[in-house]
Amino acid sequence: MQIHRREFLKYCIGSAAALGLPLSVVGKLQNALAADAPLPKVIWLNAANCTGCTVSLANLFSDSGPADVADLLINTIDLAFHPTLMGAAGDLAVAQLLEASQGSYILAIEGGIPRAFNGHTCMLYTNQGHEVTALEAVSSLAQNAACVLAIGTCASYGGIPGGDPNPTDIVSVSAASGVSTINIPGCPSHPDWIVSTIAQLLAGNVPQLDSSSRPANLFGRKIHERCPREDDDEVHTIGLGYGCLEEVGCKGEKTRADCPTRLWNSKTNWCVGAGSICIACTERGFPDNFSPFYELRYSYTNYQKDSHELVVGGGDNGSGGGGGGGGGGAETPRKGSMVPIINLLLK
Ligand code: FSX
Ligand code: SF4
Repeated sequence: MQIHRREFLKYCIGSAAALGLPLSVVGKLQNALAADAPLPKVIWLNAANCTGCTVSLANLFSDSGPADVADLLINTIDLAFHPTLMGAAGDLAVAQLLEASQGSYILAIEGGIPRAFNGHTCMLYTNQGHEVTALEAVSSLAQNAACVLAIGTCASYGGIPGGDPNPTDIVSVSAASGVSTINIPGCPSHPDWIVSTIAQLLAGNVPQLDSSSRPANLFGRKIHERCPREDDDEVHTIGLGYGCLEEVGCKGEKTRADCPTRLWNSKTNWCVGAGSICIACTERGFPDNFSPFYELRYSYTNYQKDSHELVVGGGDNGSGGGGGGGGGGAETPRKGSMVPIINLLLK
């Protein structure tokens, strides 16, 4: 199924609440699409990242909406350049990019921007024999863009590729280009967050941003506030029992995003719902400021092979020495607990 403007509009109207689109924006989008005027093209660059954000967007499936990401970007939004989705390659692809850059365009960038070695650790394309780095491309294209979208945490804040020790000096798109960006973080970003923001821009509406330049309607509330485990007792191990995961490292208290209600993979589940912790992937400073992801509250030092028992303690006196300290190490670990097993593996 190919999705054209009319279907895209119907999808946005039908999904307005789910996408976080105010009705006023839907009205403007309706006018923009009905006018049948040329919409801004989208130039999508892929710098230092794992391409997970493109893969995440490619997971957007709907009976009424864009059938797949190619439908959305190519048939509806007028994608001029995307290194992994476009049909053209080589000089033809670069020619399309250059042509699009002469008109009105939205610049979407996935990945952080390396600055070391004058950016030569990340080459995007070749233009008449000149190898263009991500640093050069972003610096020039961001200046004239109608809007610059930083897709994913890498583009928004540096993310995993920019984590310590960051040998290629990776920074965010805004730091590399000097141009303000609309950040749509997440490692990866949720497809709804990307579509919702692009739909607003096509409607001529710049979403209200929070202090981290994220759309406030999507990232305004903490994960913790809407987590179904909020009123439960805290668990001390991963994989056993149901409860709040704060003591084992959950960062839901420090993380803003709507994952608990939006869910992922076509509303299948989300990290905490699947028994994992929130690792704060939508936050500035991720991953360094939120590491280690898993915190070992107790120290399990002895494994008694015969009884298959794990013994709490930091040595002969058996005192607890775990990172959290709470509980004084007096708690007896349960058999099969993942945390002591992980601890044993780390030794
Ligand atoms: Fe980064 Fe997105 Fe994480 Fe990967 O591109 S946000 S590494 S999921 O792909 O940029
Ligand atoms: Fe908050 Fe995480 Fe506990 Fe949920 S599991 S209530 S997000 S700390």
